[in-house]
Amino acid sequence: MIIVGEKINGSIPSVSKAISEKNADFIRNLAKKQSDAGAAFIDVCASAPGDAEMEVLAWLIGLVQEVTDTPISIDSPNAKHCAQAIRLCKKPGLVNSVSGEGTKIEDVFPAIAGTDWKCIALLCDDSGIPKNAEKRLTVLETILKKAETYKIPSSHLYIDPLVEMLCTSEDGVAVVLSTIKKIKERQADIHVIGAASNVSFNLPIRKYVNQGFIVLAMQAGMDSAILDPLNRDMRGLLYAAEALLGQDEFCMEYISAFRAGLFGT
Ligand code: THG
Repeated sequence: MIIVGEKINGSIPSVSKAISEKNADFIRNLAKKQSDAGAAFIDVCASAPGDAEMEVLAWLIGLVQEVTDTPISIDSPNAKHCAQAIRLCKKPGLVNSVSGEGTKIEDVFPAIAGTDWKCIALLCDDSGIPKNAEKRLTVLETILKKAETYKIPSSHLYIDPLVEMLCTSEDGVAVVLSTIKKIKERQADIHVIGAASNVSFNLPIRKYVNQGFIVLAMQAGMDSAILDPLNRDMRGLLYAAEALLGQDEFCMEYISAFRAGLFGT
């Protein structure tokens, strides 16, 4: 499982406070801990309005790079800011994200074409989030065509079927699972990513819901996730699920992750 560490996000109250107080140590600590826990990318989301966003993004990216070489996932709803922030990163990471909406693809794809940068593409467009899997796959086709135009290999794309809150969307999880399966059937070398913690918003004891979801999503073909890598139970569960799904020969990864202290009491 390719883990994108979710914790540096201005929409989390403690992070928002650290940003407004310019508490650099708080951010550096989150970056270091997530990379030690096995994150392949550190997501950095300023969650600030308008032009202020770029300044916060730059500050956060600088701090992360002071303490770890783990590549950054630039998380912004503003694709132009994503493209700008690429220049602040020492090594190729992940742009989070483009979609079929507006000029997002045109803002980002030229900047990552011919590089090792990867890109998350959300399956939504100017008319919103399609209600069913078939329509989400239509957005995928548009994205794949554009990727071909810019010669971006499909292995550099991380397709996000859009994980919604379980408590407000009755068939949301079923749609996501069926979308994941269809993406993998369409093109097996494409990564499928999702934000696990989205599913449990507004529910008590969120970790149970997140963990249940991730197992279902992995079985459907999700191979990467934006989640909290500091949650030891989640880490153990990820290794266990990979072994149970036949992705871990002789359980070697599970055993060595346990021996390395990544999970367990
Ligand atoms: N797709 C993509 N990017 C995304 C999202 C997505 N980026 C933002 C968001 N959605 C994913 N990131 C988060 C970050 C934190 C939380 C949820 C989504 C969150 N965290 C709880 C906290 O820190 O308090 C802890 C959750 C838990 O209990 O494990 O809620 O959909 N491409």
